[in-house]
Amino acid sequence: MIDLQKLIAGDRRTLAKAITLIESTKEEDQIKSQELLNKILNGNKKSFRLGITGSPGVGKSTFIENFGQYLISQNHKVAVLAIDPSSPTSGGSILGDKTRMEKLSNDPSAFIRPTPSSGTLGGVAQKTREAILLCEAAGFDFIIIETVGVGQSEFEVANMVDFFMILMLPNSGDELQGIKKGILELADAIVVNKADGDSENLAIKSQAQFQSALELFRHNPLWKTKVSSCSALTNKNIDQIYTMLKEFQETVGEEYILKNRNKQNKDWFTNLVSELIKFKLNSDKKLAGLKTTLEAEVLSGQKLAVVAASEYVEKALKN
Ligand SMILES: Nc1nc2c(ncn2[C@@H]2O[C@H](COP(=O)(O)OP(=O)(O)O)[C@@H](O)[C@H]2O)c(=O)[nH]1
Ligand SMILES: [Mg+2]
Repeated sequence: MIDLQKLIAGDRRTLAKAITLIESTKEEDQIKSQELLNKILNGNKKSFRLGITGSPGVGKSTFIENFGQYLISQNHKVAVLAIDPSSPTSGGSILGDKTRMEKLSNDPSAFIRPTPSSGTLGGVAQKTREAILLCEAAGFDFIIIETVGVGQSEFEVANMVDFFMILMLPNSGDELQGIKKGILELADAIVVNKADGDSENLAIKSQAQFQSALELFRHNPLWKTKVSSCSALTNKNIDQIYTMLKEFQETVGEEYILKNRNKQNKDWFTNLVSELIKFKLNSDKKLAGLKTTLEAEVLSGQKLAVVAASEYVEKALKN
């Protein structure tokens, strides 16, 4: 049982237990988990949800370690939820990352948690959405969702945060290499990291290149994607990143952020419905036989795909 009072009081162990509960695939845990989520329903309207992505080695963990401590100095309570689809069991490289976030993970105002991504319904980041609500219920008001961006995880993260930021390396030449099509359009900010030492000039040049590449995009009518640079290692411009996020909140307004969250919830619902239907169909033993028969008929040319599909769905719905 999760002690709701303790959770709301911000007890980190209770929060960790609650996240373990929602991650459980056991049916009885799922029921308990939904009861718990029902009690906390909408998370915290005053919170801010920041998504961070970028290639391995760009400096995400270093950035979060230092930016997280800066946030705490500004009286925030920081939760970091890390999604790494490349390590399915529990976090893998992100556990190693905890050593890179040593100060932050030892701070009582911070909570760091890798999200296991195997076998969850509704995409790798499905459980992360629910974990956000739990963290907010526990009083964490600044939520950072980190992903290395394997598969669809960047797109999923972009659709569960208030602000989506891409970290980049200072590179000459093919700046946009390695960036998935469509990701740049979703960014609210691009931040060139490692703007220090010999790379400082290169970072400024990259910044200008991104700026011109972004001229064409505007995914949010109220906010033009910002390009900036920083050094996560030396803390240079870390405070300006915070200022930028404040500016975003003031520019778009609270109402926009809440409306956007509602829209994300609607998309989440739609997505879950189709995932759940698919899951139920595939785990129904009676239907499995029918499916195999129809598949064989289509394969041998006895039946048209469209006819077989309608037959299958009709029977499934009557079932
Ligand atoms: N020079 C420099 N090195 C950095 C900076 N940020 C991170 N690094 C280094 O880059 C490497 C990868 O950083 P890490 O935070 O693990 O990257 P992640 O894979 O994106 O999480 C580490 O050796 C860091 O010390 C920075 O701003 N400047
Ligand atoms: Mg990392």
